[in-house]
Order: sequence, then C-alpha cells, then structure tokens
Amino acid sequence: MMETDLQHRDRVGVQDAVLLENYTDEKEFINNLKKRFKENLIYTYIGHVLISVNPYKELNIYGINNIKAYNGKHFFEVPPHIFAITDTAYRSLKEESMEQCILISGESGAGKTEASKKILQYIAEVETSGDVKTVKDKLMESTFLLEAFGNAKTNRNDNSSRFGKYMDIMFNFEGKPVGGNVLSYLLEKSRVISQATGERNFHIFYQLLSSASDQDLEKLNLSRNFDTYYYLTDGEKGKLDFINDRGDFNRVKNSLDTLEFPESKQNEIVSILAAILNLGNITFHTVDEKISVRKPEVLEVVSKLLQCDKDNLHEALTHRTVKTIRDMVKTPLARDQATYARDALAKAVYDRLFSWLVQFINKSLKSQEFRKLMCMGILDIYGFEIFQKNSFEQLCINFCNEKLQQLFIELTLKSEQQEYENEGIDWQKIDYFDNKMICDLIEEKHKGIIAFMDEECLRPGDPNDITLLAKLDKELSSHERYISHKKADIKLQKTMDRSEFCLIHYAGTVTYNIRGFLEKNNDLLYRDLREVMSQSMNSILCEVFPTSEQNSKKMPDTAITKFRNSLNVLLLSLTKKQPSYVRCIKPNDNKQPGIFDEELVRHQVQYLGLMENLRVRRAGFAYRRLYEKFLHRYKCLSVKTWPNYHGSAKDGVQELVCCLGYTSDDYKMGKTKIFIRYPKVLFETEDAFQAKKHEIAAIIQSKWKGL
Ligand code: AD9
Ligand code: MG
Repeated sequence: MMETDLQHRDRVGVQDAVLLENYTDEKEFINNLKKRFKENLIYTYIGHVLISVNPYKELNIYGINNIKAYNGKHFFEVPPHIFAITDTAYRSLKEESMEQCILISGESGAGKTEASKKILQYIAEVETSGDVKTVKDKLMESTFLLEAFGNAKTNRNDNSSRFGKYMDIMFNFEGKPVGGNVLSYLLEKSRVISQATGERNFHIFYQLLSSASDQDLEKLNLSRNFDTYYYLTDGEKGKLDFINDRGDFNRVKNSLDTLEFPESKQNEIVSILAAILNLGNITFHTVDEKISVRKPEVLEVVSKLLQCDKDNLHEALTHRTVKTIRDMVKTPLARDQATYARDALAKAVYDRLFSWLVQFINKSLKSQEFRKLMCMGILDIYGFEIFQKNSFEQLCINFCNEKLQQLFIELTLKSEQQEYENEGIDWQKIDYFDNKMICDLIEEKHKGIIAFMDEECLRPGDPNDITLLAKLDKELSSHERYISHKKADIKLQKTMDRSEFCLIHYAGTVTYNIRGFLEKNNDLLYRDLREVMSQSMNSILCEVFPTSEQNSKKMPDTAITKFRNSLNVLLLSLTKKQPSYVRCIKPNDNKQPGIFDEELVRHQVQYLGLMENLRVRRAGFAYRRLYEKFLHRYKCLSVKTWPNYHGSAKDGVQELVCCLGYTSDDYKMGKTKIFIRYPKVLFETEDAFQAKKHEIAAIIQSKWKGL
C-alpha cells in the first residue's frame, strides 16, 4: 500500500525543524533528528543552519550526480545537504559578490573535518573547466597533508584534528577557484612527546615508519618497529588495521609533489621527523657529578639528522645559559631538567615544522590573478572540550568556542532581533545565553584570566602555578562564572582539589587544573637549544629558528596571548563575511553506525544552542528584502505595478502582494523591508515571475519576427 504524505513525514521526520508542530519541545526536536538518522537522512535544517549527525558509515550521497542535483537550486527545493549550504554560499559569492564563510562546529568526532572536505569537494566539482584543475588539486592535497601532520588517533576519533584550521578559497570574477590560504591554530604539540592510553602520536610518524623503503630507513637511522621509539610507546602501540599508514604515506609524498615542495625540502622534512623519533630515545645519566647523554651514538644520529654540531647539541641539552645584568652564566642542568629540555626541543621542532608547512602551502596556493578576488572561508576548529582533567589547552580551546558562539549570537540571534526592532515588526522576544560575560572573564584587559596569567609569567621572584591560582582566586572569586575550590561545595555541591578552579561556560561547567599553566603559557625553549637549531644546515630549521639577535628585540608574547590575538584577527575577518553554519552532532561515543544515544545528543543540542536558534528562527521570517528590490523584481506580476509604479516602493509592494493573494499571516511590512514568513510563499512568487519572464520574452520575440 502506498504511504500517504502524512505517514511518510511521520517516518522520516521534517527536514526543517521550523516545521515541527511543537517547535519549543526539545524532545520532539531530538526525536525528529533520530527518525531521520534511522532513515540515513543525516541532514536537517533550522532555517539556514545545517545540522549534520555523523552516520559513522559511508553513505551514497556525495557522488557527482548528487553534486549536479544541488547545483544552482533553490535552498529549500532540495533535501537538506552540505552541498546545498555550499551551493547557496557559492551562488551568493558569485552572483551578489558577497564574501562568504562557513563555520563548522561540534565536538570531537562529530564530523567537522569530513564536512569541510565535502565543501571543498563540491567547490572542486561544480566548476569543472580545465584551467583551474591545479588549484583544486592543490586545495585537496593541502588538506590531506595537514591531516597527516596535524591529525592523530584519539579515544574519541581515529582521525582527530589536533589543530584548528581556517581555509580561505579565493575565486575570480567568473567564480572559478584560483587560490587559497590556510591559517592554523594551536597545534597540540605535547602529543609529540606523550599520548594518553589508547591514543597515538601524529599520523605522519607511523606513515613514515610503515612505508619508507628499507634503504631510506637505514639512511634515516630508523627501524620499522614502532616500539623502538620512546615517543611512540606511551599510548596505542603497534599497527591498527583501520588506519592505512602505508598507503597514506604514498599519498603524502604525492601531496608534497602536487604542492611543489622541492625534493630537497621533502628530504629535509623527513630528516626532521626521523630526528624527533631518535631524539626521544636520548636519555641522560650522571658521571662524576655531571650529567651527560647515556648513549652517545643516539646523540650522533640526532645531530646528523638535524644537521647540527654534535658537541653543541650535547652542551645545549645538558646546560643552560642565563643572561644576567653583567654577563652570561652557564649552569649545568639536573637530569630531569635535561629530559625536559629534550622534550621541549622535540615539541618546538615539530610545532615550527608544522607552521613552516602551512606557510609553504600558502605560497603554493597563492593566486596568480591580479584582479580582485572574492573569498569563501571554511572554519574547522576544535569543539568544546570537557574532560576528566582539563588543562591549559582546554582553556584555550573553550575560550575559542566561547568567542565563536558569541559571533554566532551576534550574527544570527542578536541581529535577527535587532532587525525586527529597527523595522518595527511585532514579534516575541527570545531570551538566550549571552556569553559575553564569560568571554570578558577570560580576556578583559588587566582583569581577565589571560591578563593575570601573563602578569604572573613576567613577575620577578618565583611565580608558579600555585601563586597564579591564588591570584585568580583572589581577584575573580566574586565573579558569577568563576568558582574557586573554596566555594565548590556551596556552589557546585562537590569538592575540588586545591589546584583547581571552575568556569561556567555556555556549554557547561569545566574544572581546570592549574598545574602546568605557567610553563605552557611561557612556552620556553632554552636559548642554548634555539641557538643550536638556528645554526643547523637544514634550511627549514634554520628558517624557523631565527638567530637570537633577530629574536631578542622584545619579550615574545605568551602562548595564550598569541592565540587570543590570532583569534581576534580571525573573528574580525569573519564578521565581514556572510556566514553559514554547520552544526555537527555525534550520535554515540563508540564510533558505531546506527546508534543514536539520545542523552548524548541532548547535551550537544543544548550547548550548541540549537533550541534557542530554532525559537528565534520560528518567531521570525524566512525571507526579507528591501521594498525597492522586491518591487523591481516582481513588478511584472501585477498590472498595477507594471511597467512602472509611481508611488512609494512600499505602497507598490503592498499593491503587489494583495494582487498575489498573500494572506496577512504570510508577510509583514517593516519600515524598509517586506518580511515573508514562509519559504513556500516566496517560491510561488518566484515561479510566477519565471513563467512571466518567459511569456514576456516570447511576446518580444514574436514582435521582432513580425517586424
Ligand atoms: V575532531 O574535533 O577533529 O576530533 P571532527 O573533525 O568533528 O572531530 P571527523 O570529521 O574527523 O570529526 O569525523 C570523525 C569520523 O566520523 C570520520 O573519520 C568518519 O569515519 C566519520 N564521519 C564523519 N562524517 C561523516 C560522513 N558525512 N559520512 C561518513 C563520516 N562518515
Ligand atoms: Mg577534525
């Protein structure tokens, strides 16, 4: 028996949550997502915001025919899809010259990176003329390359991005992609030296060991056995069936070629990777009350691979030079300090290699066009993190999410409400969690967490994590969103360790442990090691470690200040663009297809602010346009306004909509714009316009023939 429309909707849910009967009910909202998920319909809208639920299986919805199906269609005419969002943004860029950005958010494993790749795929396929092929190939390959160096297996995601990424794709006036630019944020460099149980180091190390030839491995002093390397033995050991390290390294080489990395640079990159693996195996012991490297042959290998002087490296790993007012004083390091210095070197080398790769990619992606370019940005940045133990990295990541959420609020919720007010449109005010307060708590000048942290980093005497925490507790305890360990039992009904503090973020309450904050924020690499690196014959190292004279002009910014500054630059650039949003949801914690854990989803729905988003959207209107523009386009649909209307544009539009039979619920008249509540109404008008256009064209043509 044929299914009725109603039965069908009952089974697969509605494709835009705005159409839900009881749209304020969170349960109904989640149930709708679940119904769709069970039918492999992973995409759902809230107006123009796309929700994507990770299917954890390959779906046959990203082929070339799907791309064609979305090319140039009205947003609401085709089922929700990442291609629809991309196409709409792309059309707006091409036809209205509006710069675009697509902001993808969601927690680890929710599908952000996959979404960003689908966007890129669409852009690459939809404009297929031959001359832009190289640019497209380069864009795709750069994504792959950065994943090899910046992604790793974590307990949440087998291919987790351990850095934030913003990619601009540049288009020429014809709408063809002609170049790109990548910005990377806060690579999790601590992963180079240690990983949690079940996790791995960055993919590239395993790829190299699995697939370099025996001969190359010998040259690099590497062995195929992962267990040989201290830096690879912390977490998940050995090979993983589902990660194809071998095939992926060939692809990395291919990417390096496509992006025009010269052979010599490729060799230098590989040497640096091999050096890091060997560096981790250097250990120290004490001889005659002096520490030295336990196995000189390992040091020899490392210095050869880093192309630096062996004795200088040994000296720099075991000593520290401190500048006093009068001169330089060299003091020997204790054994654990030397181990710390070794690890700091490994982290710094990898981090700077990564930044160098990004810069090289950008040179390769630079457009050759001289004419004005339009850009579409794609932001794939780490989602909000609440772990058992949260540290400095989580504070940075969560701060970043607060700022992005604030931008979302600014651009959608606030501006939507503001516009109704400006236009004098009657509507229901919606309360939402405005997170400016928590952003201020973190970043306010002189009295935010960042300011206190930086102040403590620079303070003479003996600043340490505990003095920092004491300062934060003293200065911020009265803040509504800051909870010190002393107040935890009253405010949170739980006890907190003396080294912890809590922040009430928009996405939840997070307990941070202060240990390691100052050191991570200072991000120091001893001068001695910096100097040895700057004298390396490896051209990449030499470039990324400038000599101390070039370097010592002023105190370098602390890690969090650098991060905040780059984030603010990003936000400024985003506010100038037209945003689209993709909100990714992770359906279960086991990476399993077909399982929809309602509790897990509910939590994400809450902290992504989806219900607020829906309420504002529903209270609003699907479409709005200036009277002049609306009249200009549709005036041919009424004899009263065609060919010209002599009154005000507002009166003209009023005549027009009466003639078109709009009901009073379909639209509202604002001060300067008409607001149309339902997309359907607009589609009908647009279809009538298209039909009329053809009719007029036919009349004109027959007149010409008649002449
Ligand atoms: V993290 O914050 O970088 O740790 P992401 O980026 O949100 O995270 P990712 O895109 O890497 O998650 O997705 C995780 C895994 O889910 C992928 O490796 C795929 O196996 C799976 N996935 C995600 N989206 C899709 C999809 N649209 N179709 C099929 C998907 N599988
Ligand atoms: Mg990712």
